[in-house]
Amino acid sequence: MDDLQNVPYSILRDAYGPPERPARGRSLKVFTSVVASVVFLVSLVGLIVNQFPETGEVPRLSTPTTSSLGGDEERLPLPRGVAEGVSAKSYPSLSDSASYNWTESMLAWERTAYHFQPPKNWMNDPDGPLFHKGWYHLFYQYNPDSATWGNITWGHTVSTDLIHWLYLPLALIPSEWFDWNGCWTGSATILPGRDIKMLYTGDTVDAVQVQNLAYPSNLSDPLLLNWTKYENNPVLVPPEGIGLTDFRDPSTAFLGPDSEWRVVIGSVINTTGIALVFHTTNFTSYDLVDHVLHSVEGTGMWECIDFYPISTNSSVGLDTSVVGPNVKHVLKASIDDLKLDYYAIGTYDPDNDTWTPDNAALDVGIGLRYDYGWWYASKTFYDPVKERRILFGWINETDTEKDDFAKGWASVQAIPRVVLYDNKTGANVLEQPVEEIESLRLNSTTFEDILVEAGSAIQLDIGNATQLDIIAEFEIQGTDSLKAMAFTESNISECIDAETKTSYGPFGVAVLADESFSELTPIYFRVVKDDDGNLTTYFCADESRSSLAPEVLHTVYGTDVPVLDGEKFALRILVDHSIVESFAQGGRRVITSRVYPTQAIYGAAKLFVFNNATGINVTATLKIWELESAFIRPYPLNHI
Ligand code: DQQ
Repeated sequence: MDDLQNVPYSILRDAYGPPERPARGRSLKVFTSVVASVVFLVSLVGLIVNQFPETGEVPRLSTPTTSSLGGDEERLPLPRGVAEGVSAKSYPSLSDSASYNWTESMLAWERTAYHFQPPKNWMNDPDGPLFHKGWYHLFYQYNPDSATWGNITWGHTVSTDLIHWLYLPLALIPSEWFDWNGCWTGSATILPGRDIKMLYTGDTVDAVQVQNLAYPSNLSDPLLLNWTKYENNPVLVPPEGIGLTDFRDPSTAFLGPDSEWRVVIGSVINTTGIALVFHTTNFTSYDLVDHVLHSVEGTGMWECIDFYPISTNSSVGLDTSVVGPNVKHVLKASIDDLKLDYYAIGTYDPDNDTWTPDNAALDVGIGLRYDYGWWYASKTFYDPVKERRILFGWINETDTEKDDFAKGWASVQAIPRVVLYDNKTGANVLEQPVEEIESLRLNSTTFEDILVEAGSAIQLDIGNATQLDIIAEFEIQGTDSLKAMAFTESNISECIDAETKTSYGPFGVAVLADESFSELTPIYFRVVKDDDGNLTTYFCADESRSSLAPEVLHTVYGTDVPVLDGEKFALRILVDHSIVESFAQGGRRVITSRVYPTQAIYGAAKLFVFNNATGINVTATLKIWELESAFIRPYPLNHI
C-alpha cells in the first residue's frame, strides 16, 4: 500500500449524491447522442451481417427475439427492471400485500453488520471484482437515487481483506448514448503487466444492449478512482439473430492458444440459453466465433455468464486462462426466467471454443446451483495473493418494494466464497466463506456431543444470537442400523418444512428463534429412505415461520446433499441479522435465506438445536462464535 503515498487524489463528487447526469433534452451532448444512436441503429443492420455464419452444429440463429406481450392481452405496467428485460424487484407481485406494522427499530435491526451493502438505496449484481495494488475492488449495480432498481450506475468499494469495505465514489455513471439507460453488469480482465480492461453492458438511449469498454484513467492509482470510457464505444452490438435486449453481461476474458482473448456473453434463441464467444486481441474489435460455447434448450436467457478453470488435484484456485491436465472448467449462467444461478463442471476445448458438461443430466440450468436459497447474478475472480478463486453473489430482498422504501435500502452482497473442486464426489464444487471472516470472531461457546432426543429442542445459551458463525456436526445414533430400519418415506423427494416429523428428520439448528417459537428459521437435514432401502439426505432451510409479517416470502428452500460414508452431517451457518448463509458438507450445497423477523430480534433472538424426527436420536457438537461488526464506511478521501 506504499503506492498510496504517491497518488494525488481529488474527490470526484459526493459518493452517494445523484450522478452528474446531463439533463435530458437540454444539452447539445444529448442531441448529438440521439443523432448518434439513430445512426447506430441504422448501422446495426450493417454491422451484424455475417457475424454468425452457420455451421449446422449449433442452434440456428433466427429473427431477433425481443420479448413482447403480444395479442390483445391486458397489459399491466411492469416494474422498470422487468420491462427492460432484467431482474428487478424479486417479488413485484407481493407489492400489494398488506404490510406488517413495522417499527423503526425492527427495520433498523434488518440491516446487516458484516455483509457488504451501500449506506442506502438499491444494489444488485456484483461487477468486475479484481485485485489491484493491495486492494480488492468490488463494483456493483447501484441506484444512487432510490431503494428500487433503476438509474443503474457502478458503485465501487475496496477492501484489504474482503470483509471490511470502504465506499468509493461511483465508478461508472450513465452519460453517453451507449449507456444512457444504465451501466449494467460487466467483468474485469487483468492483462499481462497488470493492465485492466473492463467490459460492461450499456443499455443505450434506445434500450439496446451493447458492450462497452472502460479502463482505469490512472493505473498507478491503487484505488482506481477514475474510469475512462473508450471513445468508440460500443465495442460490440447484438449479432445477427440475437434480440436487441438479449445480449448482456460480458465475462472476464481468457487467453487462448492462438494468443487471442475470448469473451463470453449470454443470450437466448427462442427458449434456448446460449453462451456466445468472441475473440479479440485489443478489446476494441471482436470476432464472433461461428458456434456457441454451449447451449441448453428450455433454459431461457442466460445472464451474467461466468466461465473459469478449476483444479481437480489441488486446493488452489486458477487464473482464468489456465488450461491443461487436471483442470476442468465451470460454466455458470444466471437463469433470467428463474433468477437462479446454475453451474456445471465440464471440459473446455480451447482449440474449438466448446465446452462439454461432465454429466449431461447436470447441465447448466437443469443441474446444480451455487445456492439453493435466494442469491443471484454471481461472479468470480482470481485472487493472486492467496491463489484462490472467489465468488461474489447478490442477495436480493424477499419483502415488498414498499418495505424496501421504508428501510431505505435493498439488497446485500453475500460473504465472498472460495470455490474449489470437490474431489471426494467429483461432481460438484465446494463453496466456503473466505477465511478472513474468522477475524470477526469474538467469544465462542462449545457444546460437545449433546444428545438431542427425538421430538426435542434445546436452547443453546450463547448470549447475543444475531451475529453468529456456527459450526455444527450431527450423528444419528445407531447409524449402522439405519439401513435395516423399517421406516420408509418414499413419498418425500424434496425438502419439506421443519414441522413435519418423519422417521429420520428433520434435525438441525433453529436460528433467529424467539423463546415461544412464534418465529424461527430452522436449517436442517432430513434423511429419507426409499422402498429399495437407499438413503438420501436433504439439506433445507425453512422460512415458513421466520417472520410474522404476512407480506414477505415464506419459502422452504433445499436440495439433496451427498453425505459420504464416514462423514457426519455437517453445517456451517453465518447469521447476520436478516441474512442466514448456510453451508452443508463443507460447502457441497449452500442455502442463503433472507428473513425478516419481528419478534426474534435483538436480545429476543435465540438459538436452538432440535430433532423433530420420530425414529432416531441424534448427538450434536457445535462451536459458535459471536461475530463483531465489520468496518464498512466511506473511504476518507479528503484525508489523503
Ligand atoms: N442485472 C443487470 C444486467 C444483468 C442483470 C442490470 C442480472 O446486466 O443481466 O442491472 O441481475
